Amino acid sequence: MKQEIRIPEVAEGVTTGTVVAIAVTVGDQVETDQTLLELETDKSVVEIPSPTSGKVSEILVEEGAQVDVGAVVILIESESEASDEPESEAPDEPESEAPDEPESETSDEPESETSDEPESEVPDEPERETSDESEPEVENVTKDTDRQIDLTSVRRDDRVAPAAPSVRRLARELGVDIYQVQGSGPAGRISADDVRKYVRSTMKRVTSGEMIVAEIPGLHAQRPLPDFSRFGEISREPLSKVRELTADAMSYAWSTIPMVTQYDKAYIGKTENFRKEFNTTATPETKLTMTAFLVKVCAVALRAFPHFNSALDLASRELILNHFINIGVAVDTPAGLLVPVIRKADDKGVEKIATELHELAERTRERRIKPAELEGGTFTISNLGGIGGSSFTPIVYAPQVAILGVSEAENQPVWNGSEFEPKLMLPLSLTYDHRVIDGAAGARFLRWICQALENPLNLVMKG
Ligand code: CAO
Repeated sequence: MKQEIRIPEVAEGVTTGTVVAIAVTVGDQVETDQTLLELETDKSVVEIPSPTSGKVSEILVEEGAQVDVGAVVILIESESEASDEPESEAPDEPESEAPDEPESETSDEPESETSDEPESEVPDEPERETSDESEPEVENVTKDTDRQIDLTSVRRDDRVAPAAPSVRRLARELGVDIYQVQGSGPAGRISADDVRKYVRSTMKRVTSGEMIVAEIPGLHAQRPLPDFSRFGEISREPLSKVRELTADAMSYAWSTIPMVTQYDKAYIGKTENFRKEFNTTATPETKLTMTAFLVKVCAVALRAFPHFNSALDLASRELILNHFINIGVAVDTPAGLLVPVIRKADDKGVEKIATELHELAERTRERRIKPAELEGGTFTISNLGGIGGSSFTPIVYAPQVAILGVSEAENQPVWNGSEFEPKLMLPLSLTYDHRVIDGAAGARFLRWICQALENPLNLVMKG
């Protein structure tokens, strides 16, 4: 029996690729899963394995050829029952010229999908489709390992989208994750009209402000992972709740906030001298730390620059200006990153802030912090300088609009007009939401903080 080997769908949205290597020649005996050729797509180079064992009887492409998903590239004389007719090993959708779905412009009309999708008895069998083209019969494909094709694009969590290939293609073209679409047909079967309705309702919610883009279900859906165990030993560990929440908060902020990071350096020699002298008589609980100074400096700065202490309310097209200054301080704990909040930091002196921060950080590391103490921050400071590093780009902690990153203070040569002199410089990186804050304002705010740190007396003057 001759079997047609077609280019399978190798990744979501990939419809074509270039044959960069052919790993077999005519007459070769191949085993199931043996690499037949390598296909370069705009995402990666993937190996196309043989779905069957047998003898290569014909190679229909050359290296360098551009091939579409669904194109027949190799014929294999399979070892199973002989037959003269080539057997189609079609992937889920050979790109047929003949439309397999009447393109109805009037999407409210009932959609006819008779050509590839009989809507009759398909209760538990989502992929039984007859078509004039040889569409894959997914349950056959999944059961018959000899004929297995890449189903990663139609499968999720062992679920196969109950939709015709033409509907899946439409979903892909519209950028819709088909698993988010509610099918209206028997057994939840998804029609082209269901996909269009999903797009219409989603767009309506986005433009009305009811839904912001990052909330669109499936936008962050993870792509299927490779089987890492194929490359070596692996183990798995469950995500801690803190890690889950951090992942969620970070991806939300990263994908919804257009952020800019502004870098500057503050000379902190005088502040450090003052701090060290103060600490000669302090206890561990009352010891002044650089972070405590930074909290105070930022609190006073936020009073002068209220937009940095705000939140963007897109739904009402307003900026919420917080008239209180609550500064979150990122604390590194064994369970992950937590951000306890120093409330009304602008009303507190550095000494009080230092004791409160010491106590809060200790309870946070011991996981004795109360959830309420992690809420209500209006600005965040992330000081990695005690650990090291010359600079980093913090991510805004939404719905806040700015965060100050602090790296390790170092003595650096600074030109004083006639010579270089060593000065203790603190690298700062301010990330802000560019929808709310312009670059010039970001630079001014950060300069203000640097000047305040350069001479602690500035704080009294500016406060
Ligand atoms: N540059 C140089 N030294 C610094 C410094 C800096 N930017 N920041 C702190 N230090 C020094 C402190 O002065 C202290 O030295 P001394 O003992 O001589 O006074 C030492 O480092 C240890 O400080 P600390 O970490 O105990 O105290 P802190 O108040 O400065 O910091 C806290 C508290 C909670 C910010 C810190 O413990 C912490 O957890 N940092 C990590 C924050 C984090 O993970 N951020 C990443 C967020 S994004 O993933």
